[in-house]
Amino acid sequence: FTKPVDLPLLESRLERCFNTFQGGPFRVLIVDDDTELSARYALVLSSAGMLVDTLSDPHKLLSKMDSFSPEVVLMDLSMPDYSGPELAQVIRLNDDWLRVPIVYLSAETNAERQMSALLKAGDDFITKPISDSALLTTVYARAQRARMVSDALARDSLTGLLKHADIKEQVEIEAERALRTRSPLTVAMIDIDRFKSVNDQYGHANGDSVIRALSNLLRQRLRKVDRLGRYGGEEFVAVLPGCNREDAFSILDSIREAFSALEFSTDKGKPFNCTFSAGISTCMAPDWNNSTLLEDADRALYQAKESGRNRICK
Ligand code: GH3
Ligand code: MG
Ligand code: MG
Ligand code: MG
Repeated sequence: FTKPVDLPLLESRLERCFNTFQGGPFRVLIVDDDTELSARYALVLSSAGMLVDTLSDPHKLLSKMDSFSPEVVLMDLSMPDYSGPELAQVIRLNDDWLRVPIVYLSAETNAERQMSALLKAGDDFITKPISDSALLTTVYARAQRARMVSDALARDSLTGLLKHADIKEQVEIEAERALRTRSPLTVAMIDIDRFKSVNDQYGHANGDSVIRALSNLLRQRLRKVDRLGRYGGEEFVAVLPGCNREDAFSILDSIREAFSALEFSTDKGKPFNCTFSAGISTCMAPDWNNSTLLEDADRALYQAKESGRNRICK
């Protein structure tokens, strides 16, 4: 294949967009029995930085969905054993894949057949032949929207941080990476002190402001590589890759100090202050046991509470 002629401009435009996204290149799966055509489309999409996989045997669709976890599926309308809509319906049976856009590829010019395909499952059509730029922008738009939706759903609505299950997963991912690269990893469990009485004295809405203020402060003070989640109501988990115990302690202690100095105003008169306690646990040489990071951080947090609050224990 020759490199498509209209790519350079689009490429540079889209590249800029890709860079604004965390989470790497968009993953696109092309399901088509016409391998020459899917190779051609794959070339166009991968030239723009997308990660593309192709499948010509529909029997392998489910295992491919599992292993590749595409963010967009391009689906041929007619294949030997199954039709595109039949396969799309199978994809839709799995809750994990409900949000994956399915775009049919078809030379079909019969509008009625296209409509009935869309009514069964699937989201849109690409009518073959399609220009490289139209293919690219259609897939890009779908992938971008899908990524935004899943990012938004993954985040806690009050703070915009990762939710419980996702921050736990980040702990595991970073723990594996730390072990592989032999670099230290620190996990911090952070809990606002006597928060129940903040709610009782100043009301739930003011309590919410305190939670938001702490999450903003943590976001500002931590690095881009750090992971941050709302673990529970007034409890946060921070994952600090490459950070040893002492560095993590001094970062968190300065955040502790800054937080305790924040003044929260109410309509009831005089402003109030809040504090938090935190426990940190680290895995690093020579002890690479990282399977109990969260429990150890929780234990250290308990210690911080027991020994008077507004402090970090390690
Ligand atoms: P400790 O210093 O031991 O942590 O005491 P605490 O009062 O902070 O601990 P406890 O776990 O007893 O209370 C946590 C409170 O946080 C209870 C709950 O009502 C409140 N809470 C949980 N989620 C939210 C929320 O989203 N908004 C508000 N305003 N309060 C919340
Ligand atoms: Mg076909
Ligand atoms: Mg608390
Ligand atoms: Mg708590």
